[in-house]
Amino acid sequence: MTYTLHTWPDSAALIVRLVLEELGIPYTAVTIDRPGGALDSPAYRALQPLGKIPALETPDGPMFETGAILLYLSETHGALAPAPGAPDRAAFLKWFIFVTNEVHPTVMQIFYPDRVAGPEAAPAVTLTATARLRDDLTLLDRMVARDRPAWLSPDAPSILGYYVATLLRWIGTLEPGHPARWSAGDFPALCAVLAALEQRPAARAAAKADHLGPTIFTNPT
Ligand SMILES: N[C@@H](CCC(=O)N[C@@H](CS)C(=O)NCC(=O)O)C(=O)O
Repeated sequence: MTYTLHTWPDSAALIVRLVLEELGIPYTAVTIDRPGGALDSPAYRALQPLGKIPALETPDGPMFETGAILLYLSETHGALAPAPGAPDRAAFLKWFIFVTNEVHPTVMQIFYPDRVAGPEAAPAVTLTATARLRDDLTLLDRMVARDRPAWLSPDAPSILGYYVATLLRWIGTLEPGHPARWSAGDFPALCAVLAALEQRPAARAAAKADHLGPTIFTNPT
């Protein structure tokens, strides 16, 4: 079984690469010619109709949407999340979709506030999205501290762990003083997950491939 990941460094494709590495699956990585306009090319749009990153070619056809790709890989290879039918699948799915549908788009609003309602609204969007992200992450952090779920834990890798860790990485790359920047004390339970994940060989390999530093999640460089 072979996969081809269409990627760009430090993009959502990093999440998929982390998971492919963790699963130990052979895959080919193709760096998208983003500066050359490849996201708009008919060939890439056939894989990802919105022209976003990532796309993954699979034996079952091309896939887009990071969350869908991660669920597919986890189910196909029977790892990194509770399997369909497992008792903790419902709780896992609820929080996984919370991250894909609520947290990820909110992070995107922080990075691209002008895309929401134009440049004039950008400062207001930044403030609202920052407050929303803080509330979301507080909710997630408290759930992890309270429930200690195996599917978002320092003790074992998971597709949700890598997803959350990458989103927090991006927030950690905002300039110092940006209202959305976080510190370890803000979300201690999540920070413990990030610290454990970034030590894993899969994280090291993905960091190397994307030319990122060794502490990719807790102290992103
Ligand atoms: N919901 C999509 C979002 C993907 C996404 O926003 N990708 C960004 C890179 S991290 C992108 O393609 N940006 C290019 C653009 O918006 O033109 C997913 O999770 O796959």
